[in-house]
Parts: sequence; structure tokens; C-alpha cells
Amino acid sequence: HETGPRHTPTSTLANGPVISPPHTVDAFVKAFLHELNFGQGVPLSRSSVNDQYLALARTVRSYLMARWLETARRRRTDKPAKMVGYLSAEYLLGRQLDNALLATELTDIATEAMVACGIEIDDLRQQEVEPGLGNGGLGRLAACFIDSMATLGASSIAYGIRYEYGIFQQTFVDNRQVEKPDAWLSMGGPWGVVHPEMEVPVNFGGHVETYVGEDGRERRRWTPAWGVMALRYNYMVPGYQNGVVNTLRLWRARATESFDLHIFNAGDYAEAVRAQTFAENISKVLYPEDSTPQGKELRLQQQYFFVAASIKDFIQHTMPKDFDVRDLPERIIFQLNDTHPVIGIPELMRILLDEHDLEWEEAWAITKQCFAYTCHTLLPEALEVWPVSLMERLLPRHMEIIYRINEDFVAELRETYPGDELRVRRMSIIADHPERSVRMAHLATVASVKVNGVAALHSELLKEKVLNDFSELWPERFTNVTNGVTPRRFIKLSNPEQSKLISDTIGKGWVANLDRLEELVGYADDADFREKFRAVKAHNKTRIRNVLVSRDGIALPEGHLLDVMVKRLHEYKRQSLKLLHIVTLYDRLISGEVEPSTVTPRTVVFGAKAAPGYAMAKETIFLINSVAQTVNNDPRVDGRLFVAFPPNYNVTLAEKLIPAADLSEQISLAGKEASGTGNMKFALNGALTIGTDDGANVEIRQLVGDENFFLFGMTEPEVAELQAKGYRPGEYYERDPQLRRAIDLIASGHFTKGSRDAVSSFVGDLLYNDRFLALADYAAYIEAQDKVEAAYGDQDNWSRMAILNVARTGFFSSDRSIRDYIDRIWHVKTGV
Ligand code: F58
Repeated sequence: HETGPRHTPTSTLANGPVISPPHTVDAFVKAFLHELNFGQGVPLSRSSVNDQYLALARTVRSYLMARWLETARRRRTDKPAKMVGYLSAEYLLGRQLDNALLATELTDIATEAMVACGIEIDDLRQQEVEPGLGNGGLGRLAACFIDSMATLGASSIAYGIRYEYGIFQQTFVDNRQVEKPDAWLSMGGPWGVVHPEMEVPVNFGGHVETYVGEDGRERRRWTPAWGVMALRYNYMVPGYQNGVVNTLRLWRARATESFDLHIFNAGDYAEAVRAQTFAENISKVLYPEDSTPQGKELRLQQQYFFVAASIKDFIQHTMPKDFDVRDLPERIIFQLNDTHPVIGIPELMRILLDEHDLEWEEAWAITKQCFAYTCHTLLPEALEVWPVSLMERLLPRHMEIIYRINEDFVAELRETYPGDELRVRRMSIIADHPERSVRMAHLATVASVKVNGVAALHSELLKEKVLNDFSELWPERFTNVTNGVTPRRFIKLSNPEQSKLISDTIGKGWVANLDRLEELVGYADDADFREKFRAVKAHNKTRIRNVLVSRDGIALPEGHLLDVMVKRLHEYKRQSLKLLHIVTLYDRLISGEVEPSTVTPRTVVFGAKAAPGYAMAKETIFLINSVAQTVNNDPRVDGRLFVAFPPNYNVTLAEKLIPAADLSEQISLAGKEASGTGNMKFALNGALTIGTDDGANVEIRQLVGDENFFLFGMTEPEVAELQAKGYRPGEYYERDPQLRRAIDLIASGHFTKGSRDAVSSFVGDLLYNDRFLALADYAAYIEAQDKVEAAYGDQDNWSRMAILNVARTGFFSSDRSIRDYIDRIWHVKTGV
């Protein structure tokens, strides 16, 4: 759809097709050597591994290029079809190379080509630094969704920020988390294509004034105080073997010339450079907060920066030149990935009012049709609010527009609910307490065609709790789209052995049609298949053992049940409950309560980053590491229990770890985890889940069957009831001797070299606060874990259950999620 600045040479060559090199080993070798020699400027004999990786990446990229151009050409018609503009502040992409090879069916050819060059392709794979441009589930979901949009051939473009530093690198020093910057671009970023001439300006600050237009009407004019340029970086999003390559457009901030020119003129060179740094800070670093937004000015700058650039880019460059903004609702639906891009709503209003001279009513009617909002949380403290004072300073015209939207909305409310001022105050977009601020979720809900939650239970609770007043007013606006994960990255690439077994059994079609996994149901009763399935698991365990030895020097024991809890560290996810379980197992072993030889040997693997400012989360990390150190070195354990906490859990590690797991830990307090997506990846890779009735666990259990899922803990209504009557964690401690022993052992300093101080805040919080009711669910959790051990003893039946988990969870393909969005919200075309 690109209709921006173009210069078409008059040569006949100008209209010739772009042809990718042939799919042969010879051609691939040639293209690779060309990239190495003329791109990197080194001969093969003197090339570094990084040279080779960059050349390989660019070679694969060149194979994708023709498909990319062809996809764009097909969409560039006189009346382009409606598109999805996916707006997300995060994309947790993971490594690109293997996915690109899979999409283009070049894996074997590239491998052979590298052999021909005397290169081990695996070494090049290891060279790629994953783009960690996201925090956790929300960012990874966006990455799965763009993969599915491309695979379905959905007419779409995704927008975000090209952070120079992604999610921090986690290290442990004396068992505590220490963050290091993630300079993911420092070795060269071969996947992005920059178009410096297509940059767009984004403005901030200044003031708004009234003026009289040529038609005699009064209008408002925003005179910004400063601005930056948004530099466009395009990334390819290949569909799975379908010829489609979509675009992920990430923006980078660059200082404008005018920004510092007058300072230069004044002769203050240093000040000019400082000003430049200030502007470029906008895309410098991903905020590492998870679940609780920080409300920092720079973050609002980031949000407005990428959304303003994206909307302008869409209207000015993606739409045809003669495009009438009144047609926008037929051309675009912007999907808001949480509230981070919600500032796009007043921005579109501003464009329609101030730049296209539309009347308020008309502008509002258009805007209301152009957005849909996905909420990803149930925690009230996670709902973004921005102080009015900050908004007025940074985006004065937008604040004005928000006030006007709210004025109309509140008037409508007063008409619908006469006299119900309490309700009006609850629903208002502007909150008065504790500080005058803008509730971004309310703004999103008021201006969106649809509002969706991310799992069935979450969407219900959204309607009943978080946005209850809104769902009463507009019940038809609320819907559910259960999350999903891409089977390309999280089965086909991450679990080649299981993939081969499945393809050998039911054919290859499942990769793009995951419902076909159902055909495996019958094989759960086939002893030969079960045996093969176990061999896959054993293979994957060996693989993770090798990975952890070379990555972290961690030597996992063999022959253990592999119990995995990987997700961001947060109190509501209850890593502390898992820790209490480990301490209980340990206590049973060292107290002589059980004979070591009678217990199922178990290895627990954690992966979790804590937000750098989240003190309790960091205490939990310290304690997990401390417990691991003690348990792993205590001879009384007799090799029956092992705890591993490899640092810096990321997509690359997930791809190796999840396929090896026997048991998936999904133990959040019921009513707190919106969906979870790791839970889906584990089930699809043949792990059984121990979990609460929360998020998508509910749907997983319904699909796999109660008998193939270890359910425990309170339900959401039970949680609400307990909290209403007053929860006192100390009572559970007093009543349950097993729990008391575990907590006492921690409190005694047993795991912290005798230091009680080192654990006092953790223990104190559990006993006197325990906001997420870990102690209340402890007994049920231990009981369920004991059932897990017993079940694992019957390996044949365990395999049967695991196979049924794989066979019945095809529903959790992100292809299905995207089809749901298309059918119920976006109404865009698919098909290549
Ligand atoms: C996650 N949210 C949910 N937020 O917690 C999880 O249940 C769900 O499966 C997933 O979204 C996808 O829907 C999440 O990851 C963040 O990381 C935000 C980052 C920015 C600050 C606020 C939290």
C-alpha cells in the first residue's frame, strides 16, 4: 500500500518482477558467499562466526524479499481491503533465523549449504541475540498473533517500538537478581530494513489556542514545543509456507534538525548533543515493569510516539493519495494491545478535527469505529492512569479532546442513570482521587467497537468486576477471545522430535491446522505410540540437560520428574507457594519422615525475571536461589530432589525447556491470571498441568478432561468469599503442622546461612499479609502434588494422559485466536 515518496525510473527494468534465488544448495551457497564477501566484506577464510551469522540471516532475508514485495503488491489495489493495524508497545519475538527458514522451506538447503562452506549451522544459530522487545505474556502474545496473521494471510500491519535495549539480562550475584542492559543490536541487526526517507514527525508539549478559520469558524490550534522524528524500521513477518510476508513496523526516535539547530547556532555544542540524546531516549529502553505500570513521563512519551507515528504512517503512506478520511472505518481497525496505545484515540480525533476540519460529531463517529481494545489483566493496580497535569504538559490538545469525550460521555450517563452520581463518578474517564487523572481503560472502552478479555473466565470477570458498569451499559460491546500460541515456534521448531512423531502418525497438516491433533486421541491407547512418545520426552530432557550445562553450568540429574515453573515473578502467580512445596519435600527427606528411596525423584526448574523495582519479587528470587543451593548440596536428600534456577529466562530458553517438562506449574490465585499462555505451550508439548481454576487453565482442563489435569485450590468465588469474611494467613500456619514446619525452616535461616534477617520480609509477608492467599491453598496444593507423584509412578498411564493433553489442545493455536478476532471484531479478509 505504499504511496509515499516514490521515484520510479523510466527504464523497462522498473516494472520487472523481483525474483528470489532458486531453492537449491548451489544457489544458496552463492547468495551466502555474496553476502559474506560483498555485504560483510570478508572472505570465508577470514570470517568470524558473527560475519557468517549476519551473512546467513541476510541470505534468508533475500529469499523472503520477493514474497514481501509480492504480498504488498497484491494489497496495493485501487480500493485496498480493510486492514488490521495491530498496535502493541511490546513484541517478544524470539530468534528469527529458524522461523524464517521454516517459513521458506529452506532449513535443509541452508544446512547443506553451510556444510558445503565448512560451517556448522548450529553455531550460527547460537550467535543470534533474540529481540526481547517485551516483558512477558502480553509481548509474546503479540509475536504469536503476527505469526498467525501472516499464516492466515490476514490483511494486516503491526506497529511498535524498536527499543534499543530490550528486556534486561538477568544475572544472579550472591543469589540476588542483578540486571544488565540488553544491547541486542550491538552485533548488528540483520532483520530490520530502515527507510530513513520515510520518517514521520511526532510532536509534544506547547500550547493550544483558538483561531478563526477561513470559513469563519472557530478552531483550535496546537503549537507544540518540541518534536522528534520517527524512523521506520520494517521487519518481515513470514506466514507458514504460504508465500505471504507481512510487515512489523517498529519506530525509532531520532532528534530533528530543528530540535538542536538554534542551540548549535548559539554555539553550545555540548548542549545540542544533550538535546539530541533527550529526543532519542524515547525509544532507548523497554520499561521492565510487569503488571503494575509506573506512570513515568518517558513511558507516556513512548506510547504517544509510536501510536502517532503509526496512525500518521497509515493515513499518509499506506492509504492511496486521494484517500478520504471519512472512509477510515472501511479501511482500518486498530487493535489496542492493552491500554498502552490508547492515546491513539484522541490522536485520531485530533487529526480528523484539526488537520481534516471535520466537525466533532463526525470525527467521533469515525473514531469510534476504528478501535478495538484487548484487556490483559484483572489486577486493579495494573489499569493505567495518567495524571491530568502530565497529560496537559505533554499533550495539551489531547487532554482537551479527552475532556470533551468525557463531557459527552458523562452527559449520556446522566441521561441513562438520572440521579446516580456515584455510578457516573465510577465510570468517568477522569478520576478525581487520589489525583486528577485519565483512566485509560475507560477511554478505551468508551471509544471501541469491542472490548475483549483473553480467556473465558477472564472475560466473564471483566464484565462482572473490572468493567462491570460498562458491560451493564453496553453488553454487546464485550466479548472473549481466548489466547493462543503459534504452533510453528512452540511445537514445530521447539520440539522437532514430537513434531516428527505427529507428522509420521497423522501427516503434516497439523502445523497450519492444529485441530487435527485430535486425530492423535486414539493413539493414547497404542502402547507402541506411547513408547515413542516417551522416547521424545527423554530426548528433550537430554537436550535441556546439555543446554543448561553449557549455558549456565547447571547439571540436571537424570531420571527425574521434570517440574517447571516459568513466568514473570509476581506475587499473584505464587512462586512462593511452589517454594513452600519444595521446602516441604525437603523437610520430609531430611526429617526422616520418608525414606528417600520411596519418593519420586523430582527436579524443579524455575525461570523468572522480577521487575527491578519490585522488592518482594526480588526477595522471592533470592529465596529460591538460596533454597536451591541448600537442597542441592544436602546429602540427606540423596539425589531425590533438585532445584535449578537458570538466570535470564527468555524465549530461546523456553523453546528448549518447555518440550522437556513433565509437569507444568500454573498455580496463580483464582481470578488473577487473565489467561496465561505458557500453560498452553506446556500442554501442547506433552506436559501435564497442576493448576488452579484460573485463566485459560479452566479451558485447558475442560478440553483435556478432569482425569488428565491436576486441579487444586479455591475457585474465584471462594476466594472472594474468604476475602470478604477476612483472611488471616496466621490461622493456616497455626493449624497445619506441615506448613508450619516449612515456614519455620525458612524463618530459622536454614537456607540463608543462618541469617533470619535475610528471610524476615518474605516470612513476615506470608504470615501477616499474604495478599494472594498462598497459605490458604497450601494444603490442597501439597495434596495435588502427592497425587502427581503417585501418577508419575505409572509411566504408561502418565504417557497416556500426556498424549491426550497434546491431542485435545489444538484449540490453543493462535491461528484460532486470530480467526476469532477476524470473525467477531475485525471483519478483514484472509487468504493469500
Ligand atoms: C499478561 N499480561 C497476563 N502484561 O498476565 C497473562 O495472563 C496473559 O496470558 C498475557 O498477558 C497475554 O494476554 C502481561 O504480560 C504485561 O506484561 C504488561 C507490560 C506493561 C506494563 C503492564 C503489564
